[in-house]
Amino acid sequence: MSLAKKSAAQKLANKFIVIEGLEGAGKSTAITYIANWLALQNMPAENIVYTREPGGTELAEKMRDIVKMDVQGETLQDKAELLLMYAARVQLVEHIIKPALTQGKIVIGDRHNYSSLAYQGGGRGISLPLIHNIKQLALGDFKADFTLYLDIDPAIGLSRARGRGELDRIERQALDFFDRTRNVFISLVKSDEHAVTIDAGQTPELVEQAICVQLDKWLASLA
Ligand code: T5A
Repeated sequence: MSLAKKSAAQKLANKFIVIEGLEGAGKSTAITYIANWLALQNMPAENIVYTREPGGTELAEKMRDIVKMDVQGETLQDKAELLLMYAARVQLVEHIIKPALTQGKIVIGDRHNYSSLAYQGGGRGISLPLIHNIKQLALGDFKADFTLYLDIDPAIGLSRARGRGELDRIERQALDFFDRTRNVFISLVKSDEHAVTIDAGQTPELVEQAICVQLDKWLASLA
C-alpha cells in the first residue's frame, strides 16, 4: 500500500516552535523571519498562533505586568517571580497552546520553559532540579517540539534593548546575572536534540538565513 507524501504544512501541523534568548537577542525580529518561512511552506496564516511568555492570556498578561513592575517598598521575591512565570505558563498552555495544537495549528512561542531555567535558575540561582519539579507539577511532560536559541553577548543584547526604550525590573540586573542566564541557556540547548543555537550577533540578514537553514533541516526530519 503506498502512502501519499505529506505536504510541509501537514508536517508542521500540531507543532510548537519556541524562540529563546536574552533581551535584545532578536526574538521578536526572528518571529517575522519564521512567519516568512512558514508562508513559503504554504502554511495558511489562520493556522499559525503566536504567543509570548510571560503573557498571552488575560490573566497571564496581568502576571507579566507584576513581573515587570517596580513596587515602592516591596521586592518581588525570587521564588514568587518563579511561581508567577509558571502560573502564567499554565494559563497560556492550557487556554491557548494546547487547544491550538489540538486543532492542527502551529504555535510559535516567544520564550517558554527554558527561560525559567535560565533566568530564575541561572540568573537568580534557584536550584535547577527544583525548577524541573515545579515544571513537572505545572505542565507535566508538555514541551516544545523545536527550540531556536538566539545566542547573544549580554552587553550587546542589553544595548539593543536599551535602544527600544527604558529597561524594566529584570533588564536592570547586573551583567553577571545575564552571563549566568546565558550559560544555562547554552547548556540546556547542548543537551536537547530538539534545540539549536543561532549566532544572534550577526547581521539580521545572516540571522534570518541561519534560522531558515535550521527550520529546513528540522522540517526534513519530520515524518
Ligand atoms: N523571563 C521570562 C523570565 O525571567 N523567566 C521566564 O520564564 C520568562 C518566560 C520578558 C522578561 O521576562 C523574563 C525575561 C525577560 O526579562 P520580554 O519583553 O518578553 O520580557 O523579552 P525581551 O527579551 O525583554 O524582549 P526584547 O524585545 O528585548 O528582545 P527580543 O525580542 O529578543 O529583541 P527584538 O527582536 O525586539 O530586537 C531588539 C532590538 O534589536 C534589533 C531590533 O531591531 C530591535 O531594535 N535587532 C538587531 N540589531 C542588530 N542586529 C540584529 N541581528 C538584530 N536583531 C534585532
